[in-house]
Amino acid sequence: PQTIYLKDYTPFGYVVEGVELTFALAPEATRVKSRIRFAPNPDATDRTFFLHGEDLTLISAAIDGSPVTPTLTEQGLTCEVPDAPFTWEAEVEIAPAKNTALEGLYMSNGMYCTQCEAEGFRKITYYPDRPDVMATFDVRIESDLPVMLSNGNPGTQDGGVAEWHDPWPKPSYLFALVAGDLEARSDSFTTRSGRHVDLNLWVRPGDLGKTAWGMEALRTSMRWDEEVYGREYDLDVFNIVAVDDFNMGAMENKGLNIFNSSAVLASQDTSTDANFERIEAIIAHEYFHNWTGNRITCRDWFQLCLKEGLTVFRDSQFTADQRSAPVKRIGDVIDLRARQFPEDQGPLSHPVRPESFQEINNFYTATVYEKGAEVIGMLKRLVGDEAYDKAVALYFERHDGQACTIEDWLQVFEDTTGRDLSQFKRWYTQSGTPRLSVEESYEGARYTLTFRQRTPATPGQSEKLPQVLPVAVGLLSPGGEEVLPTQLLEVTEPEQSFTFDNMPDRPIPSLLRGFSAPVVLERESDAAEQAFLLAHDTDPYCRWEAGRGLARGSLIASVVDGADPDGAWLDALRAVVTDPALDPAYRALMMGLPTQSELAQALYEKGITPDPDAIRDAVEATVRATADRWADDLRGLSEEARVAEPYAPDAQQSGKRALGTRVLSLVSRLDGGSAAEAQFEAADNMTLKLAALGNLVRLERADDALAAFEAQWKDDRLVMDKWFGIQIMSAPAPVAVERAEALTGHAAFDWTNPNRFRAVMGALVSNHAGFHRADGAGYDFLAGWLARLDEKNPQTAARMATAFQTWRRYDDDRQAKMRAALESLRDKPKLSRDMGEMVARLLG
Ligand code: B3K
Ligand code: ZN
Repeated sequence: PQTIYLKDYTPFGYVVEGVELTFALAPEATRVKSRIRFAPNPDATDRTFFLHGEDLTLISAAIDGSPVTPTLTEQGLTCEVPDAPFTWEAEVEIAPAKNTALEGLYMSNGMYCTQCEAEGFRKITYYPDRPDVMATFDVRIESDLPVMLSNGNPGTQDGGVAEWHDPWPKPSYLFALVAGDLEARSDSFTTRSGRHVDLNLWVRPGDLGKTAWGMEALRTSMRWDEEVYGREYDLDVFNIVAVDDFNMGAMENKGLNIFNSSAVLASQDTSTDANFERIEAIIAHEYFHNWTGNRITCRDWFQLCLKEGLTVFRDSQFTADQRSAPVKRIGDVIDLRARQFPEDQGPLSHPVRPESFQEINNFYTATVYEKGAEVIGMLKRLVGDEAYDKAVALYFERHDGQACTIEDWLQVFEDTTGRDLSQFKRWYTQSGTPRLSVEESYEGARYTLTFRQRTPATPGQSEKLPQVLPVAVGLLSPGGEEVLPTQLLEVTEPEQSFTFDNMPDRPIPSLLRGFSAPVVLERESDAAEQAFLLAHDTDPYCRWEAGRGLARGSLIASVVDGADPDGAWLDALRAVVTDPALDPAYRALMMGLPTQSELAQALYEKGITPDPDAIRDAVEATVRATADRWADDLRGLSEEARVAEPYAPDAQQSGKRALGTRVLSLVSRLDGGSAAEAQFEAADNMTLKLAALGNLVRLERADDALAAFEAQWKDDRLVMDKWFGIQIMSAPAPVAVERAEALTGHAAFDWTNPNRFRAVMGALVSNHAGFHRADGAGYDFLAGWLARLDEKNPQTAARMATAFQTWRRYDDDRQAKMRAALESLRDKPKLSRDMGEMVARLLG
């Protein structure tokens, strides 16, 4: 397979002045006619006329009305064309019903839908399928289906025909088409300049009862983007469609967002609070793409973070505004450490802006998205809120309608602030997680902090240069007073000191406040200092992190020397957790322990080979010890967590239920599961039901509950995904693989549905000790299913293969078994490009 390099970018030889498409839909033989006006591109030198096209049957082609015979290859076609503007016409045939990769035009439950990002449009017709070719699209759809949608504004909608016109030039990856027997929840929105916008959320008949929340989230997002970023919507209609078979969460197609039904449908009975929050965030994310992604798009796929990092950053700001900012920030840090740090510290490490790829779908990663968003957060911290607003406004003004690069993005910041951002740009080009160590000295009322930064080598990058690290710092007096409010220090050198004068007492530093840079802070863990910060820090992130540090220390001591959980930590934590002045959601976060996978990484970094069974035992012993030690507080905490009002998925109620869920997990260590059983019976919402069910599964007393749950929800695919997942995720580790195996034999295990596949495989991977069982059964089970799925759906299979990215952390025996599993995949005949690249990188 070919490797594509950023450095090889050249513009396409032609501009597209307009695209007309006609679809005659049929499951096995859809005809697509295209009429495309091309003109030589004055900015290009290479006039090769190459159109991408894959899995297409060409019926006819013509230039300016005269038939032509192009040269066809696996990847597309070339053709002799005039040296002046011309009209290209082609007709192709495709078979959406046979498209199991869910990329291009495919079918899901009798409904036609598309997914074109990144390179799916080439499976629909011949086209320069690259994001720097932007054009207006006019679409005509012919079928007897009642609802037929495409991008833009509706034109003629007559029985059997629907026309759509998108006035905004767009790249082909934003094209979308949907046709089916759908129903809509409709609403409207008036933009602040007075444009009336029809809003529709389209679902399969029967799902209308799950659309209220998504619609509300859409309206809130539209208002927020006007108020905070000054961005208005720009079409007469905004359509969202829910699809059951979808490779990821959702897609921001212009005016026609397509969503995995799991990322948009919600109701009290069927969805958890976490589902509601995620849906709100994804709706916002896709909507915000209308400006950051669609109006201003990417020049090439190496610039993916230009739209994704920025849009994730925007959606986190949105969630912070709708809910609790500190809780959102801590949640993002947990997520970054769970998903991005392992990626950046393993064989898949790549820069936020990668420099090469074989299959771009493999680069929709936590690094591009989440680290990409962190980079924007740092930029904002460095230049300040006002300059950030100015620079972003300039970005919209200067680049509207263009396909841009990271250089363009940084330039608007340089132009508004006069700052030189060349060193900052290393955040985009250097991979790996920087390590920041700190030393203190105190002499004659002068306090000095000395920072040292280094970034370990990563694949393809052995030498690293120092980066710009914005380190937010506050200082506390020994009495717990804040003697220095938060200050932003800019660490740019490999070693750099900062002094603070007039400190009558030696202060206690509160470092990296708000997690101001995505680094690993290396600091000799000093339990007394952490306990002090846990009690006194005014920064909610640092306070939480102090507790986390103590938890990590205690757990590692348990794993390594079988030490009892640290009682001082549990007592200090109890004081925070039972403090009624604190937000229940924050208290729930405080009660969370590092995941077993995170502990494995922490051990590995200390030079200790992690033993998954020992880690699991230490965590379980710690939870039990916590339950015993806090036994007298649990009843009171449960009371506090009780919600008296009717269910609402808002921050306040969700916070209480999150606290209650933590408490239930402790209670069920003491009562053998009776509280969980009672909660399962009584719950009037999925959050409480599922929390109860998880405990029952762990305690191996869930048979009745699981049967009842299945009987009640067997016809609801999204709820059944939860049923599949929880039995594996919460299973005792020794039986997790057998559970997963048995469930793959269940009649409802439709493994070609990505949600169902992920529900089972993802759940097994998240059961750390279960997946890493010493006999390697988990590895073989997963690799076997990945091999099978790869033949139908390479994208979802390759993504799930990242479960192996930490394989080098473990003991020789487990490493050998994981290596063998990966090699069995590698050696499989007919490996997809997605999986081929992924496995090669994993094996390094
Ligand atoms: N842009 C899409 C992701 C497309 C993934 C293609 N493999 C969703 C999003 O980030 O909003
Ligand atoms: Zn996105």
